[in-house]
Amino acid sequence: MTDPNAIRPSELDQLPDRDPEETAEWQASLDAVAKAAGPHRAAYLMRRTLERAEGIGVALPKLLETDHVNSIPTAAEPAVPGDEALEARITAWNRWNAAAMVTRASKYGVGGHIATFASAAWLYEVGFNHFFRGKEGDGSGDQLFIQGHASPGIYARAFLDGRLTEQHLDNFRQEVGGNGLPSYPHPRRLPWLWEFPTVSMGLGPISAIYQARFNRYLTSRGIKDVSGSHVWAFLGDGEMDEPESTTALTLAAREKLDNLTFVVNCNLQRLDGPVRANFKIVQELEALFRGAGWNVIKTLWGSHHRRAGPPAARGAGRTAADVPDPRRRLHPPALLRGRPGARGDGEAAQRRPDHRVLPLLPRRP
Ligand SMILES: Cc1ncc(C[n+]2csc(CCOP(=O)(O)OP(=O)(O)O)c2C)c(N)n1
Ligand SMILES: [Mg+2]
Repeated sequence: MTDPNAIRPSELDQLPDRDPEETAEWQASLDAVAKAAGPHRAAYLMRRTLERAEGIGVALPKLLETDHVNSIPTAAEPAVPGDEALEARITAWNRWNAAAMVTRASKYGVGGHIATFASAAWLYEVGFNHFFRGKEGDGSGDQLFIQGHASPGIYARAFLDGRLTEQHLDNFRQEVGGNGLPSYPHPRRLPWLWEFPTVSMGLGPISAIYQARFNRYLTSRGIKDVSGSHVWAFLGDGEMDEPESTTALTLAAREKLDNLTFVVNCNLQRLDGPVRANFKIVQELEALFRGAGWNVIKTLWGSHHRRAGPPAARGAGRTAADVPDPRRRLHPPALLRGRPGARGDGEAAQRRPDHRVLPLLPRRP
């Protein structure tokens, strides 16, 4: 039987070596660098050499994994166009209200997901504030496949916008009496808010790929020009285990669907346990997507981590200023009230008719 390990992956490996002496010289150079400057330097030189090979048209299989660092180095990051402090407040507000809404619902025996949006709040907020195009502007707008379990965060945002009331939020997952909010995105349950159904894990990603391909078809056939629309799919690292999440990845690459972006929130958890104990899910997914022909941008840590020091020393990745004061844990932080210095208690929030922060305890009996 053929030994699978003996199979050489490239036809180049099957050709006789035309100049063994030259080959040996190259190998000896690598040995010498690894010995003198260490394996890191040797790996660095190899990567740069492969990069050059690609640049001059030497056909080689692509590397599937890059280092476990941000794809965009700090020095190359563009300045944030916007008011970062204000966006941080809005994000914190929405994160709080989403958690408070689920906590309040649990008083009636109704559950809900808190960690999904809590870990993805920035991904959505940056999208809403800087990327997503609405349907009221030019063109057809973008199409969003929201991760189903992040629905509390989207409801919290609609609440902040004034499109949902506190009563709506208190009817989360309680639709029977009317005015309720469905657990998860569904256009039949709440047509003005949700455009696509997601939540059954894998439904969002595969639908997004076919939507992006359909958009291409509409434009190419001259049926409707949707070339300005971008399709966004938000999903979780656990969700990437579903066959539906991966089954059409190569189709997207083959059709060159650059009107499509997947945002995978690798929070290392899924409801029923950790995602890939003792392994790096981000690296695994990078290889999976690259292998299928996608471009991948990894963001492993942000400015909070940088302030905390180099990766090895960053601990939980927070500065002291980021760690919440435990005495305030049951109340919205004063910062969120829009009144600097105000104590963030639920009663004060109730007195303000325009407040947008939910106390953890529901107002009704
Ligand atoms: C097909 C399917 N199986 C099981 C579930 C139940 N379920 C809900 S959330 C979840 C885990 C989700 O993990 P992940 O995708 O990592 O999202 P996170 O909440 O961590 O952001 C599971 C198994 C589901 N929604 N769909
Ligand atoms: Mg997860």
